[in-house]
Amino acid sequence: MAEFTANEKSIVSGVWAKISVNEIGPQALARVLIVYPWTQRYFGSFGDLSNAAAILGNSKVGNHGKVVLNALDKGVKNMDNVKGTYAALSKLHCVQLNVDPDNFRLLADCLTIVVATKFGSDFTPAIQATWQKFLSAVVIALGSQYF
Ligand code: HEG
Repeated sequence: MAEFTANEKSIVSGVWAKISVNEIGPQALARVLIVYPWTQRYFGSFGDLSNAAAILGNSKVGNHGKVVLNALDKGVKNMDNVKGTYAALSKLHCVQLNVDPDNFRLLADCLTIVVATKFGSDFTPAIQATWQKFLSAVVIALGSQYF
């Protein structure tokens, strides 16, 4: 499992502190559903996902985007044990939700795009690299209980 230096931890905490969960969460999940439409199949109960405008205006998508992003808070606060932090959530996605774990990486990448767009030049290559290292650990952790 990835290890993080004190400097990397402070970079990730710094990015996280500037992220508004209520703004970025809905945008990141909506982007996944628009750009990778096959991911819509997990959200059959969410109502109208028939085009980009419908997805962006869908309050269930917005709410779930907040739930997903809120779950990242635990990872930021437990960077020495990302795998353990997401063990139960990994099992839930595997056993109950049957989510293909490839989709975790798609969501992580969409989140990085939304964050980069929002932060502009503040999101330097060094910060981006560390942020993506963290998200990569989360993605691996979320896939760790699949069998
Ligand atoms: Mg998942 C539920 C977190 C990616 C599909 N997801 C949840 C829940 C959390 C969560 C915290 C609520 C769990 C509960 O009810 O106890 N999800 C989460 C994270 C990430 C992720 C942190 C990636 C970073 N999820 C993800 C992806 C898909 C997906 C990529 C599908 C493409 N999640 C999914 C579904 C549910 C959850 C279908 C149930 C939603 C519902 O019925 O309300």
